[in-house]
Amino acid sequence: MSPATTPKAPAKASPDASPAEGPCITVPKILNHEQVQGFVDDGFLVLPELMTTAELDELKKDTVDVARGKYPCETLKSLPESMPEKEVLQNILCIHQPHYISPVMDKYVKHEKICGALSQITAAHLPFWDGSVKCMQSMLFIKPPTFQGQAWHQDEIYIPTRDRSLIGAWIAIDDATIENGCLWVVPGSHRNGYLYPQKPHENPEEFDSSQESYGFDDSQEVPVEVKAGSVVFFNGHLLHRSRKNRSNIYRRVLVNHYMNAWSKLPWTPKADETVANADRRTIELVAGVDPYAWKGTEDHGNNVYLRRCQANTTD
Ligand SMILES: O=C(O)CCC(=O)C(=O)O
Repeated sequence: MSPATTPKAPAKASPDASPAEGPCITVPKILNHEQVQGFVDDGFLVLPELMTTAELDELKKDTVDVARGKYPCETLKSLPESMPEKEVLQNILCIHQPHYISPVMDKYVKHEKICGALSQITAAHLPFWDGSVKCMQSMLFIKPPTFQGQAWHQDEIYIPTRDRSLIGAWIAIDDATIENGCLWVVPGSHRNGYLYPQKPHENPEEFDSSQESYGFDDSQEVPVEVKAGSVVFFNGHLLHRSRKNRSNIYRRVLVNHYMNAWSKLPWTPKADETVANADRRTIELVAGVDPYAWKGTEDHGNNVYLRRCQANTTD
């Protein structure tokens, strides 16, 4: 059994194995009614200037620390202190699950304002939702110049929830522009709750090796150009993509994924699990209550991994 799946001892066995609430995390409500409704209608929401300059500086420094192998981890080699930052970062498209090893990245998973907004929008499409939210994933994109983007996709293809509540909080560490490969979205494409099929794409110059969703009209796509410090929230059924970085600067982003804490997380079900009972517990509660606190959490180990990409430098 890998460290990522070793169950910790349950915090407390629920006598009847039914939802039982643990501690409650209170976060500030920062959105007005129009913003919440805008997210429900469009499937995405941009909050400019959510992060301070000091926070962005801390994220930039920690990006280099993580990539340099400052934190103990089998998958990230330790690089010499003397290696220039540029060299440390230059081959990395993305580091998956940095919050497993870095307390700084973990702090931004739990950022109060981000979690406040999440407690208002994550499952705002569900009547009676109580604002509870948990995190299951972080991804630190570095996306150096010439690196490809990711073709059309919906995140619930990769991380299924049971109530369409998957949501990304995409923290722009640098300005994100059309030139350096910002997000592009099809507004409203989350509404029907359909997950489109995927196939290999035919544009390796533009996109990395991830598959591409197809079978929909993308003529209404819009670029989401934002200043550093903005946070883009997007629903897990929203069709989105990003293009190649054609600038000479990095496009650094920390994107964390969350969901309604009341939904089980049937992510990579094991052979003996059913859709009804699969529930990965490599999660962190960030708002409200964890109805399944009695199950305890799974030890995620330090299963951080790198996504490199074949940068095409023929431009
Ligand atoms: O930022 C990017 O380039 C892609 C991010 C993305 O597609 C995602 O987080 O699902």
